[in-house]
Amino acid sequence: ASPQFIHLHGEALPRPSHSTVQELAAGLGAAAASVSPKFFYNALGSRLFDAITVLDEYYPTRIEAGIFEASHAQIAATLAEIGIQNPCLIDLGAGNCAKAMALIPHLQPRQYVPVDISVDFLKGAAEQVQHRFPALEIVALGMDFSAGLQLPDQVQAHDRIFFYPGSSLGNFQPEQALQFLQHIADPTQGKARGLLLGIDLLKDTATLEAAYDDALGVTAAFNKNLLLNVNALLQSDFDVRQWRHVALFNTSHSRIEMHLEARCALTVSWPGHERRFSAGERIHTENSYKYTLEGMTRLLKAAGFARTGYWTDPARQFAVFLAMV
Ligand code: AVI
Repeated sequence: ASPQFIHLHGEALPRPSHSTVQELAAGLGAAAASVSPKFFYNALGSRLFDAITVLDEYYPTRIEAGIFEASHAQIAATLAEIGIQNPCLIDLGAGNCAKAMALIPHLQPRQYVPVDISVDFLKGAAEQVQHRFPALEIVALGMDFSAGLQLPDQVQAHDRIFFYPGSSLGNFQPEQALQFLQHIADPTQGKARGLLLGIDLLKDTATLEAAYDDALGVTAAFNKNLLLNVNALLQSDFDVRQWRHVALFNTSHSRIEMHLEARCALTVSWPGHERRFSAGERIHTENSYKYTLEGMTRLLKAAGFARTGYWTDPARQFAVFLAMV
């Protein structure tokens, strides 16, 4: 078998959609400039993110893998209790599909649906999954699900288990996270039976800031590469050398913030526009919210999940939640 690819309203260069251009221009033109973190993930950005996940400082991937390793038998048993033996595993923000590949032998899905905005990267990753599991039915979806998660008919409607690892839910504002979870839990929308969710937990500021500002500068490159992606999509003329990577923990919002800070006064242009930045002015590129076990349990309940449970590491750095509708 070979994977089926479906590209839904994706960004096929050289012509990004009108709404993408509008979104970028509005964010950059605002008094407090911002660009959505989804623009990190062009082909190079996805590779830089892969590199981040193996850095010493970036503990989430390593700790999450350990939690899954220790709990996959219990996860499979919990699903079996409610009669789910061969689910449809929908992998949100699948990236290199490595996390799902570790889980597939234990969950034995009938269908695997990796979803990612980085379309070409996803194709390569889905092919690798198919090579490793030749009999598995794979429907790979290239789409920006931050705008809404309308799944095509090719995705099996029953026994859906959504897999959202890596604390990616933390990149949404809490209100957006609630809406997204509500959508998944809604029987007429996401049609989920369950959600397997990886969440980074609140901890000391030094550990958090080091994870987002590593000594090698990989996260800095990941952040600055966003400007190269914006240049390609908006035909703008950002010079990455003029920008500095900033990562800080905002205690009152319980979130890591990433910014790009202008090293000097400068002007950026794109067709029909010009935007001046003063020295030290920032573009906000990402929030990464850190939750408590109680806070995430509350959010899942508020979204409509009836049963929730979690597994965590001994130091309670990271948690894997299984939430059932
Ligand atoms: C994908 N997401 C969960 C990562 C995070 O930790 O917020 C993205 C990232 N940004 C910098 N490092 C990693």
